[in-house]
Amino acid sequence: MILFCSIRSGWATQHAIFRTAKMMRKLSFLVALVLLSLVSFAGVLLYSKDSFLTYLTTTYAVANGNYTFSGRVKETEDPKVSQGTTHMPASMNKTLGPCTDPPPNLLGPLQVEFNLSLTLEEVIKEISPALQEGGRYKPPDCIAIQKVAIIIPFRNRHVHLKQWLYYLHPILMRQQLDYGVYVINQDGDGLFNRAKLMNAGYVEALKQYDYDCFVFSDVDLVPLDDRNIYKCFDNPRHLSVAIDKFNFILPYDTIFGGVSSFFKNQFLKINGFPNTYWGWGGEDDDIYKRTLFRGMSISRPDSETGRYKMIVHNRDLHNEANPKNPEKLIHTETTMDEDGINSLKYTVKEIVKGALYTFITVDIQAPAS
Ligand code: UD2
Ligand code: MN
Repeated sequence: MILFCSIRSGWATQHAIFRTAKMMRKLSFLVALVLLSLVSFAGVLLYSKDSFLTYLTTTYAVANGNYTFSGRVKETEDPKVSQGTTHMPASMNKTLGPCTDPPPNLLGPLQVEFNLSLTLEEVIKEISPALQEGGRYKPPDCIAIQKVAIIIPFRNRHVHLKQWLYYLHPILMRQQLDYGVYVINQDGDGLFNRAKLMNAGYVEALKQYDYDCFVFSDVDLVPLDDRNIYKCFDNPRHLSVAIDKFNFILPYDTIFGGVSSFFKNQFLKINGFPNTYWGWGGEDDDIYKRTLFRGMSISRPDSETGRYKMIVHNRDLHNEANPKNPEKLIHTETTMDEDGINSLKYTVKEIVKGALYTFITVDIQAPAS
């Protein structure tokens, strides 16, 4: 029995040892397996790190994109993005450099043929894909040198406005400006007041964005050379110096009508434009005088760069030449301090942000004509 027992005990010990060894082998195999999985997982992570982060960043940037990028949310659906290729709109890139001055893609002299039967839908189709709501644009691959509000005084000139939008938007884009187009529509059919509409446009545009430069433009003037940059200069600028209507020459030295530009501080220095020139004429000469009285001069492009085409039109109803306006010019030096942006009164009736422009209808308390 003891022998049996000892034999049995020896066998049991051997068997136990054998079992333990087998378990150890199993265990080390499992450990090796776990280690191997860990290593390969780390490898996969490392390999995909760049694209994974790019995807996260892109999604985050779009999700947090301000109004400027709202139209680009679809970009996340682009398969190139989900595959991890860097495909961000350049404007989201934090390391954008300043735009070059002069802009690199200008064409110089332009061919302009007005097609007055153009529909707004056609213009929208052609131009709006590059724009943000309200006629806003920022160059996608550099930081614009200026933030420019384009102010257009307006009433019942939709045919002209379509031409302006069709020709100007592509030019302003090539000029790489951070710009917005504001059409200031005079409500009612009282006497028209171009300068007061400009003042209202200045105030309203500033409520929308932190503009530093203001270009005031008639709706019927289209430049014939894109080197005529719609920006501001050391002195207030007269841009429309050579119009076809005047045989491409300045009709008189002090003319300041058509298209002009002012930095915000230049505009405030002259107390904005006068509010009291009702009907046609005189307000442009008043602005010229204000500029000189505040120690500034008028800057102009040369007569090649400053060429313009004007849409032929008759004098509008309720914008007849006002015989009182020329007399007012005699007093500009004394009236300019109390008649201007500091005395401006109007009410906004409606603001519509369209695809190509922001249309602001204002009641400027016009006297009946
Ligand atoms: C000249 C000036 C203009 C202004 C005006 C006298 C140039 C090239 N132009 O233009 O800047 O000084 O004389 O006031 O020197 N408008 C409407 N609806 C109207 C009336 C006017 O939208 O019913 C707007 C429109 O933007 C138009 C602008 O006001 O382009 C000036 O009026 P205009 O075109 O009748 O005056 P015009 O061509 O004699
Ligand atoms: Mn005109």
